[in-house]
Amino acid sequence: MVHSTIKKCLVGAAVLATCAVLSTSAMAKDLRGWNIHVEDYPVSHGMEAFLAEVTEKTDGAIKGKVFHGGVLGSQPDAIEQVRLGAIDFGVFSLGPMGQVVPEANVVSLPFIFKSVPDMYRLMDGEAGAALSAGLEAKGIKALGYYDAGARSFYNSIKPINTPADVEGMKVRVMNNDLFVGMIESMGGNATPMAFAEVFQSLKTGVVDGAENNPPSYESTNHFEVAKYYSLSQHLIIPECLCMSKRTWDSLTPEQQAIVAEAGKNSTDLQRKLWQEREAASMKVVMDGGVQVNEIADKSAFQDAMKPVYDQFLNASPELADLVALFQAN
Ligand code: BDP
Repeated sequence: MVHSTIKKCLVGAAVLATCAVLSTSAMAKDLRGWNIHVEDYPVSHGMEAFLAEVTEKTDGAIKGKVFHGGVLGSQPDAIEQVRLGAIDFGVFSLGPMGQVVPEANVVSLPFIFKSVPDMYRLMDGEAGAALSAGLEAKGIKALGYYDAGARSFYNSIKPINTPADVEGMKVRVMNNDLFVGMIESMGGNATPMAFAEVFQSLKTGVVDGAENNPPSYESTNHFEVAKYYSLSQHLIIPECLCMSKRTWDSLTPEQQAIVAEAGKNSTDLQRKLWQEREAASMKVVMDGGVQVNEIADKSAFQDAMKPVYDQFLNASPELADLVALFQAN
């Protein structure tokens, strides 16, 4: 592309004007993508597919690199970097995003979605659009919502069957006050901590447990040091394939259309890969000696975690309608 542009520009003065335009677009944009996960993970494959499609369809005018494994920084820091345009895109859990974008907190309310299919439907409709508007107001353009399944508790002490089992336990949570409230509602001690620090903290007993979906529990090897996995499925938090609004605004309308389309396609791919990985991860952890327990009746957890709704609505009373929109569907 660059070479052919240069050749065209050497043809003569008559085409000078065209050359000026061509050479600007020939200066490829080099995007930096933040990803917290290891390379072989549904989010990572989704991001790589997104970038590959954008590069191909823009004939290389937009290229870039996905930095896996959180090497560009912790999630809260990366969210700030995306807002500033220092990082161009990334996949973020709407959990930590809630500290910046109040609307995002709605999906951090325990048991807000009845199931993962309900989550897809809501996130792809009016409710998701309201979250995207909240993100955009904070300088973040949502291109699609990835699946992150349901989060459940794991720990190194005992199976959790009732909220009372969490009493006195030191549980790591993602960076968001709502999650601290959630653990405290059951009498546990919550420790907000970066994802990268959890393995060592579990191993050394700084925390007794944490909570996450099967692929994260498995890919981080947390299952090797916290052998009880209790399927509370208390949080279904989607993740956002997001671009910095600054980067987005610097693209031509044609490029924006390509980026938007690639975002949708990568979302479809990620959701499919997610389903496969969840099953595979459950197998890995069970083969690894994890004791998994189902919690058939989750109503005790639902009841115990109700104060989180009050905590949220006290802090953001203007978002009551949005909560109702999610609940009504
Ligand atoms: C994973 C999310 C990731 C979070 C992590 C965590 O995909 O974005 O950073 O949980 O618990 O499931 O910190």
